[in-house]
Amino acid sequence: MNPSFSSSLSRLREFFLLERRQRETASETPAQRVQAHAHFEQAEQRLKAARVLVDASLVPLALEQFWLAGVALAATYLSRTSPDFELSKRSRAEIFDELSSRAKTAGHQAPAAFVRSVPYLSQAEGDPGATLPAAEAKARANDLDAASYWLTELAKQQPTADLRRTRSARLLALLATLAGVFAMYLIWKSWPVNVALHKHATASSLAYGTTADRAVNGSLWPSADFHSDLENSPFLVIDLGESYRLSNAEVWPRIDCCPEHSLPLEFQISEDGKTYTTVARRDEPFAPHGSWGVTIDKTARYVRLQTMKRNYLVLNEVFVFGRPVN
Ligand SMILES: [Ca+2]
Repeated sequence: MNPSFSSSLSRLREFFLLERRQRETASETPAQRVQAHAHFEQAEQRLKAARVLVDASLVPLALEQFWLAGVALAATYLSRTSPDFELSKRSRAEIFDELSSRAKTAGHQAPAAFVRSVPYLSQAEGDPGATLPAAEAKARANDLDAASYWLTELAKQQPTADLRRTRSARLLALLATLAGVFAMYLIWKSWPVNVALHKHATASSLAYGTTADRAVNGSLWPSADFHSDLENSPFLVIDLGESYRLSNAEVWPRIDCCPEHSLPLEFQISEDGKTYTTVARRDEPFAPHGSWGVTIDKTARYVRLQTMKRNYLVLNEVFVFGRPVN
């Protein structure tokens, strides 16, 4: 299996099942929990102060609070994951080295803002940043803020009951999303499409260089794509190729002139191409640039448009909407 694909699957699995977090939480001793809790409380206070200082445009002072919060968050995580961790016995550089290494081994992907912040967080002394240009100090504060969110997520102590609730909520959200996608698929599958498009069409006669298949070419230009001769009951037949459950049709006559052409017009359907049933009839002239909407709601393979007297049959386009029977 492709390593990156495997890694993505592993992350997805962890996101939804939270197995690693549950194992980490379950393996903590009471002493570890107490120590981690103390570090975490301290970190939260520092972070709160840092964000207030940023809002007050006191960025240099905020940097120092982020620097203090960072090590408290790191100590929280290391206290939880290592029974013999003692903050006072490690340098800051060692702490962030160990945190980076443990987080990577555990599969926690560090964001770029944290990676950029590590050199600053690892410094033995906090640099208030007074000597930094204002833009650089603000960029560093932004990085530290983003890094702190990741560290907080990493360090957060989550009781088993909370983990179960989070897992249930994430799985429910996943199921709801899958159900939504499936519903969209069903709607898409049942949505009628123009099943007459580019199907085989024939006519009782042809005139003015037109062709029958231009009545099903999907285009409303030019105006008279199919034009019969003057004859008794001229017709156009569309073979859909197979039976479809037909919902409706949209018949476009010529739109440039002659509203009396094609009338009276019948819309007929057939399963075998021999026996036709009339679905709708139109006697009134077409409105300028208007079409004729026909409700079908039947199964058929053939569609026929027939003028029921001596006249011309002139059609621009016939849209027939339906879905396969099966
Ligand atoms: Ca056309």
